[in-house]
Amino acid sequence: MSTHITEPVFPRSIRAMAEHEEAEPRFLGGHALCAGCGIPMVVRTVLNSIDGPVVVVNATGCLEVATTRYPETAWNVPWLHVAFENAAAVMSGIEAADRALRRRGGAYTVESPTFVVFGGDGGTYDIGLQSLSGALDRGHRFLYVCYDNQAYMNTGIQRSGATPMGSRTATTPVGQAHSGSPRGRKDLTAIVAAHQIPYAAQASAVDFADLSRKVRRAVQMGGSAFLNVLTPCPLGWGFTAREGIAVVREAVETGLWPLYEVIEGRYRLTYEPDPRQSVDRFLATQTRFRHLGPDEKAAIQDTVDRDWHRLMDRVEADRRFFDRDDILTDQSFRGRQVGGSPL
Ligand SMILES: Cc1ncc(C[n+]2csc(CCOP(=O)(O)OP(=O)(O)O)c2C)c(N)n1
Ligand code: SF4
Ligand SMILES: [Mg+2]
Repeated sequence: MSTHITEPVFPRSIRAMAEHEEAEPRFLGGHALCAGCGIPMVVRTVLNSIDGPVVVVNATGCLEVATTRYPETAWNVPWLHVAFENAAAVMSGIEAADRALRRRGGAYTVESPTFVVFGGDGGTYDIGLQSLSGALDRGHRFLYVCYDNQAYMNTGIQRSGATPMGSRTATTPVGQAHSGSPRGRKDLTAIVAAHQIPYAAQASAVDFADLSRKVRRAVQMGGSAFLNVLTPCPLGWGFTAREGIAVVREAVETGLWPLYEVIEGRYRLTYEPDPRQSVDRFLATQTRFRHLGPDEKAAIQDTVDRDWHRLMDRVEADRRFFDRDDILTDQSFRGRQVGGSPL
């Protein structure tokens, strides 16, 4: 299979990740996430790609539950557990307080942190969407990372707004009357991009360099930023722990999960499958799709094709903007600092 990487290299990206991990890991082992869970890959890649201090807000979900079993914690950075509904609202307050204290001067002279929210798909697509929308609209300076494992996993695999069509979950069972989730996911990345924030992107837990570059760009833009990261869950998807990387690669290679970014409203692909594979290859890797027949698979393929072509139309329309040599350099992003919320 040939592939076409559309991405210029950020030389600092991989080196920065290694340096952080060597020096003082921000997220430690010993947590209770399942073997093969993709969440730790996301958290480590995100936190290790950021220079300087970090403050983390974490909505409820597998990540929070499994990393903070009293009296232990896997977090080596300031960390707050909040409810689903208010993760982005809490971070708005923290970011605004940092800005207000800095404006006041006096004894508050600490280096301004990078503010990072981690939320699952249930907490982001569904329960916390209103507070996320409000925070993006106000323009707070923070990076929201949705680790999207496509269902409410921590409570026993219930369907969320991110669950793909046909997927078997506890609330979309398979039997005579039902054949898994009757509808596909809502396009949260597009919903977020419609807020006209400086940076939004789709990434995967297993494409480390791509994810790391996106984190650095998101942070350097200096305003509200959002990453939707496809994150494998062996328990909920039905594959063995060692297969996670291959499973997510199939999602990317089939176009079911395109890797792209939206920079100041302009769309660009960061990885182009060539040729794009049949969605069967992704469906065949997991037991949650095992019940699907040819007609159901064809309907899923139609949906993936339709969404892919819509995305490509947007990418094509914005291609000339990104053809400029200076637009995607590390320096260019640093120069675009837009600051915190004007409100
Ligand atoms: C308001 C509210 N509703 C329901 C719950 C129960 N609950 C705890 S974890 C969880 C699943 C969260 O799903 P998601 O955000 O996708 O994260 P994941 O478990 O998949 O990591 C739910 C529903 C809760 N804690 N708070
Ligand atoms: S249930 Fe899934 S998301 Fe939760 S810890 Fe296990 S593998 Fe990770
Ligand atoms: Mg989830």
